[in-house]
Amino acid sequence: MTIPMTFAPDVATAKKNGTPIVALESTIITHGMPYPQNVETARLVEEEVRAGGAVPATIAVLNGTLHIGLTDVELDTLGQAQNVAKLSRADIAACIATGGTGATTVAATMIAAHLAGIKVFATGGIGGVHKGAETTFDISADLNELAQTPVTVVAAGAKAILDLEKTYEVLETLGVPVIVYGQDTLPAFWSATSPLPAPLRMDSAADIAAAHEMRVAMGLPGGQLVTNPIPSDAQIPAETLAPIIAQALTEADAHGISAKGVTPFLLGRILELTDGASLTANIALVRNNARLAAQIAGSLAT
Ligand code: PSU
Repeated sequence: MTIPMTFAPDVATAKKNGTPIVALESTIITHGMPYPQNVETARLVEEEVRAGGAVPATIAVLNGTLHIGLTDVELDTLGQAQNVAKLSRADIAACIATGGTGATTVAATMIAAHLAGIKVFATGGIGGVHKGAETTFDISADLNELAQTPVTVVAAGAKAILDLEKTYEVLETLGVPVIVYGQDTLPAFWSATSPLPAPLRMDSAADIAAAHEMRVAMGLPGGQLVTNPIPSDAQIPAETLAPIIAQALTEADAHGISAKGVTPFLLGRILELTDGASLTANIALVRNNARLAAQIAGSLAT
C-alpha cells in the first residue's frame, strides 16, 4: 500500500538538491495558539528556518493526504479550522486511511518527518509526564516516539505545565539523549533555566549533528531531544509562572479535562492568566528553536 504523501514544491526541490530541511509541526498551530497569532507565528518560524539556509516543511494531514510542507493557503485554512483532530502515533494512520484532516503532534510529526527523509524538527515544547500522572497515567506519546524514531527534535524543553523531573526520568529510562544547548541546566519552556542539571551539554550545532549521525552509525534506534533555552530577554521567571500554572491545573481538574484536552486547556488558560505574556514568550522560543534547527540541519551530511 502506498502512503498518500505530497511534498510542497520547495521541499521537493530541497530534497532533490540536498538542501537542508527542517520539519515543523501543526498541533502548535491548531491547539497551541489562538488565531491569528498561530498562523503569523507559523510563518515567522518558517522564515527563521529559511534565514538559516534550510527549507521549512510544516507537516499536517489534509483530507487523507500527508502533507510535507504547506502552502500559504493551506496554512491559513488549517489555522482557522475548528475541531481539527490532534494526531499522535495512535491516530495518524487511521486519519490518513479514512480521508481525515488533522494536525500532527511532536510524535506524529517525527513519524512523518522520518517517512519523508527529514532528520531535524523544531517545535516549542515536547509533551511529557503530566503532574499527577501517578493517578491519571497521563504521559505524552512524544516520549516513546523519541525513543524509537531517528529524528533530532529541537524544543525549549518539556512544557513547564508538566512534571519536569518525571519527564526527564522517563526520557533517561527510554535511552533518549537529552542535550542542553549552551548551558548546564535544563531549560523550562517559558523560563531559560530550571534546577535540573543538563544530562548532556553541547555548545555547537555541529556537535549535535555529529551525535545524531553517530547514533545512526551505531544502529541505535530513536532520536535526540535538544533543549534550547528561551532567550533571556523573552523569558518569564519560573517563580512568576508557578502560581499561574497551579491555578490552571486546579481549573483543569475541576472541569474534568483529560487526555488530549489537557495541554491545550492549560496553554489557553495560562495565556489568559498572564495577559498574553505566555504567548509572546512561546513565539520567541519557537523562533529561537527554528534558528538552531536550521543550523543543525545544515551541519548534517545529506
Ligand atoms: N509546542 C508548543 N505548543 C504546543 C505543542 C508544542 O509550543 O501546543 C504541542 C505539540 O504538538 C506536542 C503537544 O506534541 O503539544 C503535546 O500534547 P500532549 O501533552 O497531549 O501529548
